[in-house]
Amino acid sequence: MPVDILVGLQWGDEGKGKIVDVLAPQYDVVARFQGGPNAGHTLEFEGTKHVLHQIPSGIFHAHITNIIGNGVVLDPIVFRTEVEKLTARGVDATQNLYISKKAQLILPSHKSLDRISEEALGTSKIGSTQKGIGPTYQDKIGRSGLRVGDILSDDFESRYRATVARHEKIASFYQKSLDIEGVEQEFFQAVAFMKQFTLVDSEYMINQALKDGKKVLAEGAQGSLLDIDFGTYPYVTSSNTLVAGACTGLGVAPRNIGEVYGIFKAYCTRVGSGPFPTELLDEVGEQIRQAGREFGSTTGRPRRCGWIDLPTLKYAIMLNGVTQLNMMKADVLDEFDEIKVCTHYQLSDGTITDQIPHDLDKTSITPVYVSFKGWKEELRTYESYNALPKAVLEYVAYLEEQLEVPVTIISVGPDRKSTLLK
Ligand code: 2SA
Ligand code: MG
Repeated sequence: MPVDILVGLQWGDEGKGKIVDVLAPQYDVVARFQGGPNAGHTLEFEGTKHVLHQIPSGIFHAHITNIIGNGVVLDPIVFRTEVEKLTARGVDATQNLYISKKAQLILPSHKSLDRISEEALGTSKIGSTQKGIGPTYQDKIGRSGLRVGDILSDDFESRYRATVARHEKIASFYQKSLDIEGVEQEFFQAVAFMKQFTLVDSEYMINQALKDGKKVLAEGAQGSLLDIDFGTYPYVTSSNTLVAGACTGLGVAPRNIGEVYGIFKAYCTRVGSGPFPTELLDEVGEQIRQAGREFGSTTGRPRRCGWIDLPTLKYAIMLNGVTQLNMMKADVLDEFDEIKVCTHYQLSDGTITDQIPHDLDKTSITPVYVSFKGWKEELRTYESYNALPKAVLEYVAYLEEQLEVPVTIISVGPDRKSTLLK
């Protein structure tokens, strides 16, 4: 059995959590392979909204084994809060959640360093979620990180102290000090709390599951355009958010990749700094933000909004090898008379291209648009894909033709039920 992978094709917040939740019943295992508490995966069912940050979105299904893979950076404090929220809702995560011993630990000092380095960047800050993601991946690549499995060893506290002492030196380089005193006790309590979960060598667990004919879904976080290599660098996150990240972040061989679900919104959003060619700084952008409730689910920040962008979507589809597209939040465009699609970029020298310049952040770009007539209907009331208004199906047919991948799911509302399958 191969591993199916679900990834976001834009700058995150495409609605990945919702699709994992819808697909989950078909799977035996759902695994996270990168990122950490910077993610916010929103699921809505039975009238309640749930936001998951580090725990895989299969957790609401008791039959699913959920795995936090080695590529993840895990914050024990956030983890504990997440588990306790689930418990309060009657979901006992200790039963079906496993954590890789090789996942990296986010320490309070990583969060402090994230804040300090963002502050030092001033107006050129990344706009990080300040969850300690960058500094933790720096320690991983610098070969000095602490891993989840380390909490089981006797020298954990002394290694923790040595790491914090090193972080203190980095902070002093910025003429700052770490602001962690109040949080350290909470951190150690959360580390103790984590010990009730089964810590595993998840690469063995996943490959055994594949051998046994089990169906595994890998759940990407953030989006393809935030990928450390191919995203809009330096305004990116610190992990490989692409399908390739699932190979290293779970220990799955490339030949074992099956379906690749590419999730995108019918328009586009971005949170944090960095280039966004189709951004709308006018009332149309504001209308999208309000209609789409476009505010960060981790930080509450208002998201930047704009039209859909085919050059970046084609790029993400190419890099991920997407086999099926899922279009989310189509209902957000219900009220619009006109819906635009960016097909190309015009560069300052007049060149028209559908490729992404490597220095997009420094390039002035004018998007080239084609226009579609809005459907002006309440899509939430529709219950079947093929019955959707003609204007919606025309919009989708155009995207399929341009992107050369079928759109197999259209989402027309936040609830589980509003997910229409082709
Ligand atoms: P970081 O914290 O180091 O990963 O930030 C680096 C950049 O990556 C962006 N980023 C995100 N963009 C969209 N959604 C994310 N998750 C949350 C959500 C965000 C929130 O689901 O809404 O609540 O604000 C996410 N995580 C990281 C980030 O904005 C930086 O541009
Ligand atoms: Mg999100």
